Amino acid sequence: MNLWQDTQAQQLTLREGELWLFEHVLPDADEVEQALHKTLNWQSGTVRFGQIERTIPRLQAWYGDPDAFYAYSGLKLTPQPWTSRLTDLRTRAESLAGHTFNSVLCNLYRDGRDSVAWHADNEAPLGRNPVIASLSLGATRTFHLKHRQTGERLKLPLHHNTLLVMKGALQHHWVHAVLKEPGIQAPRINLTFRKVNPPRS
Ligand SMILES: O=C(O)CCC(=O)C(=O)O
Ligand SMILES: [Mn+2]
Repeated sequence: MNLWQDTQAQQLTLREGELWLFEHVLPDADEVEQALHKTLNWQSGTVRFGQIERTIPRLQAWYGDPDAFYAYSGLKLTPQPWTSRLTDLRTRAESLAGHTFNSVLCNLYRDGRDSVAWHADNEAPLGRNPVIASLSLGATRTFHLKHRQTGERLKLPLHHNTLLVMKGALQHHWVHAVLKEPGIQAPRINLTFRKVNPPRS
């Protein structure tokens, strides 16, 4: 029996790279959101800029296959083993994105004061044109995109129970961010499924 709802995909054509947006991705999104909020091992991390150490303005949790190490702004994240719920969500993300993933970076934006700064998901272990599937649950937050060469800007609201798939050359030509929106009081969970190539030994 197929428990998944039918989803409609919208493709957003960009100057370089591809964005796909799927709506109504999970039949039980409210329950999944609550369960992830309660049960994932959320951690507060820090990043270092030279001598200065800053707390990351959101909570994070990294799950994946044992060899899916990930280095992120000088931070080495060791994956925790998949939970059965995250494995189910990975299967769903894989079927929509048409791609396999071996890890998921989970972000918890406690309210509109939490954010992720401008960046591209272009670290070497992600490979040349990474496919990243990003599931949003909870408060709607704005996904900002900026073209590196032309400065062109785009804004996309990421609603509860949507999956955004970034692919092609997107990470080479665009940076993205979820900027602070102080008026927002509700939390948002975002899961970014990724394929990390294990380091060569
Ligand atoms: O929360 C989001 O929608 C984006 C998160 C993100 O860009 C990341 O974790 O790399
Ligand atoms: Mn990102």
